[in-house]
Amino acid sequence: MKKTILMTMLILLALAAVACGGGPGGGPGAGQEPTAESGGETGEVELAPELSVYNWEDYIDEQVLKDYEAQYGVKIIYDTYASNEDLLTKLQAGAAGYDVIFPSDYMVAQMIELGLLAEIDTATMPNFANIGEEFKNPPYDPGNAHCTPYQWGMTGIAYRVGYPGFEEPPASWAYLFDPAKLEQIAPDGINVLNDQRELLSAALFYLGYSPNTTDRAQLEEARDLILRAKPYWKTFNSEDYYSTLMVSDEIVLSHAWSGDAAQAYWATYDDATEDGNWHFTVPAEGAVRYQDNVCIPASSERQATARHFMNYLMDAQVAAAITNYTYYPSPNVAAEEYISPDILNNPGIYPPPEVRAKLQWLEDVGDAVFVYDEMWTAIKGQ
Ligand code: N2P
Repeated sequence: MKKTILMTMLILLALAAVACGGGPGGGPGAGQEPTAESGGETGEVELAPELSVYNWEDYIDEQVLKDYEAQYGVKIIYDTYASNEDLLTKLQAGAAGYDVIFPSDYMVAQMIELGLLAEIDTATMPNFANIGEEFKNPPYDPGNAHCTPYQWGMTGIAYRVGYPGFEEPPASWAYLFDPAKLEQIAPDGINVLNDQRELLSAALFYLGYSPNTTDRAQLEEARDLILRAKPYWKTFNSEDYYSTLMVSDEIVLSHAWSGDAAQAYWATYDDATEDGNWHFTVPAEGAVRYQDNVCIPASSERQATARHFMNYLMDAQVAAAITNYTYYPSPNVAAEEYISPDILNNPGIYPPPEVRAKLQWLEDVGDAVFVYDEMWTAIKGQ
């Protein structure tokens, strides 16, 4: 009972801090000392002078980082990666120093198994109450014992509107793998995500297999399909493809994450036509849905500060500022009142039920991960 009252007080205090802090730009409780209430810890938090944050490319509004620095006097060292596997490789290579990372669902399970993540207690984070029930207690991290939800999204095909080489929407993975289609489109540029589970999933969906298969023969078939299509692809890029390849019309089609495609849409939006040059579609054969998370490497020496930052990221206005910048849906339901209606009502960002029905989660495939690694080496090596 006592605990409930204390939690309620902490939440009320956190809400009061938001009320004083102004909009997303100002962040919650601007100017306050890092006390128990604003820090989201039950005890007094002594913040480290620095925090090393390692995230996907273009997956946060960097103003949010600047606000945190200004508000709490913690300097953020910020760096980005291209895929979950790149992140894992860095951590396994003993890349000490990262305090906050953003792995996806299946990778959280893998990292827990490998003992790479620190434990947390969400009861000490008042802003965890802002997260929607459907995003809490996920199968890959029961009880949110290690991570808090960050953003989610889906993987599909982004395409240049008006290009005569395909029907609109090109809602099939055949546009990445069917030689007849590739012959026609390849001269104008195709990009695929430089991400092993994502690219193998696209091939597995196209072949009618599960994106979580552990069957070696199916994975070899997917590898061979990819190797046959590879000569037609211009680039393997999962980092800056929408700004350097899509917006600049270097390509006409890309395997893409939904928020990145939406960024290309808004970057090319024309008031006169009330449309952008790039649209996004989810292939009929099925596609990946992911949940990315905020976690702390077990090797971090600044875990209290990392937990404080985690709680800050779950503030309703901070989470809204992130979604308003990245165009990825937020699991933070309290943030929705601050998220632009253009984003909330966009089916390419918040998918309607008929699209959700086509989406599947990636799961930890256990020891088959070595087969995935082997296929990926063959794909990238040739
Ligand atoms: C944003 C990356 C999205 C992360 N550029 C996909 N899991």
